[in-house]
Amino acid sequence: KNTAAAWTASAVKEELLKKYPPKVARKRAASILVNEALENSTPEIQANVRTIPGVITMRGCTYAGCKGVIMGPTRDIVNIVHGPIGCSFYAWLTRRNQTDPGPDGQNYMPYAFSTDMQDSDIIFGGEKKLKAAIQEAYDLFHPKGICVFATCPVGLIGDDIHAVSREMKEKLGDCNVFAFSCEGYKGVSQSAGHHIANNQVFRHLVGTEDRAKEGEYKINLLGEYNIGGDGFEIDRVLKRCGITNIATFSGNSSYDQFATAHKADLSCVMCHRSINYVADMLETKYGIPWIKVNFIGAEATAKSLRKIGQYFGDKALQDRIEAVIAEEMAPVKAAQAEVRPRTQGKTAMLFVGGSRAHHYQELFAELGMKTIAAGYEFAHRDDYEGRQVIPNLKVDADSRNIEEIEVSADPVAYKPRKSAGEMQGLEESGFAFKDYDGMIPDMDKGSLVIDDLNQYEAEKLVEIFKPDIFCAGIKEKYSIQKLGIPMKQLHSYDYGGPYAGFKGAANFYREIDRMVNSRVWSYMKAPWQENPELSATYVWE
Ligand code: CFM
Ligand code: HCA
Repeated sequence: KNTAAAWTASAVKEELLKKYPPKVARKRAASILVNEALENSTPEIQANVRTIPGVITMRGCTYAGCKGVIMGPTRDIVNIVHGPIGCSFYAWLTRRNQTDPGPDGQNYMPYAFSTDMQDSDIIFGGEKKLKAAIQEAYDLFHPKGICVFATCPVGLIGDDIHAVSREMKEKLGDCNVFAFSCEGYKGVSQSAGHHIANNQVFRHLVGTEDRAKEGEYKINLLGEYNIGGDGFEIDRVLKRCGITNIATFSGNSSYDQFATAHKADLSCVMCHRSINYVADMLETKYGIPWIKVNFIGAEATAKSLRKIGQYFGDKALQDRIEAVIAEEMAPVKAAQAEVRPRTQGKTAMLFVGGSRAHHYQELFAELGMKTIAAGYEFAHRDDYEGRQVIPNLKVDADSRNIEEIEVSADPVAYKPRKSAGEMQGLEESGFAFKDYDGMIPDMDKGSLVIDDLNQYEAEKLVEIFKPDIFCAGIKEKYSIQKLGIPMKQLHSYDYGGPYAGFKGAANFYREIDRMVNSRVWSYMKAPWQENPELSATYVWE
């Protein structure tokens, strides 16, 4: 079935570009890379640039990255969308971030709060309507916080959502109201929205509360959004190890978690792309160092736990972590042994967001499956090449409209757990703080790495390689399945999950086994296979 042998990666690249007009082909060529990562060098890839007009991209918008991704999973903040109802509806629970309302029961997640802008608001301005919406939400719920999100028309007509928020915050007195200028058009993708959300949540919320959960080993979990219950599984494992999670940014998070995040000893960054700005700001202002972790994959989970243990350097903690790993790993290994004879040697393609296309390669490797092509929708070069390769890569194309906020050390709150000498000792012993490999150095030589894949290229890749599974999002799901290839959504998990941690790994093994070994796909025929007359090409007259 697999015809990949007949193609070299370079030939595939050429084939993908062949169809484009010369200018488009030149632009796309820089985003398509035949992986030649060697021990000490990683090839450069073009990323985080504007999608070429006319191309059907997989990407989303800045508003989606800010409202939907970063702030969406926070349960007790009322998130008001200032804009047309379609934008509100789009970001209403579609991301499958799960919530446990806890003993206080405050959970506004099931609601879609919107100003429902109409033509007349566009003409006469929507500020009055926004004020009324904030007041109404406050009167109904009395939340600790209200966040306001701008959609495209708000930026175009110039409503001052920040002035409205300041005025309402003052008027209400006991409710923190602040706004996000996350108009959809602002950046080149969701990525700009992450940055805007990071800045505002840090500026208006982080560090505003002085008490925090007690615990010997306190961490923040950054870049984990509890999709399909991933965050619940990670919290279960951390708890077993005796590690206290102060704040998750932002899966199943609450106002108080953000407000007390500065009380942690260490930040653990799961999805670097979406939250690295908060990690850096927590370090600058409060002296909290950060490390890169990954809880996707059983081995990666064990490695990340050990890294946390190594940072704290406490023998009792490290022993406990080892005991937990040993116990959790047994059923995972059993699940692996069961499915591997059926999954070994199969191939996968992953085109997802800004971190999962990399992280999920671990899980496929545990199944003995090879990732032959992968790419992000909106990640930056550091996510591809590794942060250590380009440590000072700060300025990105999508940041041109986004203010870098000034953060300086706060001597009162600045209480690093380790002394400068201890930190230096750790680094000298080879402890890698921010260093992590990007997607490219982790992938095999000769594999294809493609940024901002589009509809045409996706179908062409599938046609050439016939992978055993293709992973992407809802927009890709049915076009790929119509080509007779099983398609796994790695955003929403196709209503499954969790896939993180140990239990999640075993779930994933079973799910992928079921998908790549189902006979149903062999009965599928693409329209042109069934009716060759449909494959006739259009001829210009
Ligand atoms: Fe980070 Fe995410 Fe992702 Fe992302 Fe997203 Fe998502 Fe994703 Mo969809 S924060 S970059 S902007 S891991 S929503 S939970 S699945 S594209 S790979
Ligand atoms: C977003 C959210 C999304 C979309 C997923 C998809 C998610 O970017 O607006 O395309 O299937 O994970 O829900 O990435």
